[in-house]
Amino acid sequence: MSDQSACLQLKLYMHPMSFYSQQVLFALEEKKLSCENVVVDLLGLEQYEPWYMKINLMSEVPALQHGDTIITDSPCIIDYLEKHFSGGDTPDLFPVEGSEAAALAKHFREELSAVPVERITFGLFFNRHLGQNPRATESIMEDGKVMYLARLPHMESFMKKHPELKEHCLNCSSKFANERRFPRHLENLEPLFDEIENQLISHSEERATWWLCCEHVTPADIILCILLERLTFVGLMERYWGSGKRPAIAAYRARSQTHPPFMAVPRN
Ligand SMILES: N[C@@H](CCC(=O)N[C@@H](CS)C(=O)NCC(=O)O)C(=O)O
Repeated sequence: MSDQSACLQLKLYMHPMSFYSQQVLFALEEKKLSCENVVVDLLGLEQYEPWYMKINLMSEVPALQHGDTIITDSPCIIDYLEKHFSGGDTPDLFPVEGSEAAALAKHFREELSAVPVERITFGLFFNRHLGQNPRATESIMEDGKVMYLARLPHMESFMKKHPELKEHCLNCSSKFANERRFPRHLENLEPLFDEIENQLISHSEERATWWLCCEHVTPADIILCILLERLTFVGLMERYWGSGKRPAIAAYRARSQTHPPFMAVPRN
């Protein structure tokens, strides 16, 4: 049961340009939940300040505070919101358990969650020639590169203090480090987008108003809409759905841009 008074206790530590924060912001909008947003200045490396590390030792946004409970990791936050705030005027994001739509949403959520978006983003910042017409200005890309490089020493000292989290940190610091591998991340997206295109095409006439898996936005759509936004930002729109390539994805992207809860999410 949704309890609107409980929403008043929701606080989201986020950054408006963070891919994972944007997903939670979209979920909150979709579920019509109000929440206090606290911006953590990632460019200023505020995520490594002791006050924030008490909230999330991993130094990442988003983190949701609900009363005395803190939830980190965007999929866990979205699951938590669904569990605690559903029903009544609060739309469900998850299709009915056991339905075909539920299986599809689970499948696409898993596939889309595995996309290495941070690597792709920073990879494009460092290899602009691989993109086309990015919405990101040069100065935004430069700021991103500066932040990326500035946080490496923080990560090193963090790994010394928290050896148990070393593996996680090494994953982060290799986001683009291996440039030879970077184009492969872009190639790996092709079959996923083919699958999504086929899924969208398969919607028969009476399903013409469906999102990816059913008539309403699911957690899979949340990632997909924000991913398409991010790819536009870094200049990969043409590669994946431009010039008549994957028209169903192009139509889906256009639809998302008229969907008020999505449009309420800060854009990159
Ligand atoms: N698995 C986490 C990933 C969160 C994440 O990587 N957040 C990025 C911003 S999009 C971050 O806070 N990076 C700060 C840093 O790495 O220093 C989630 O889904 O919430």
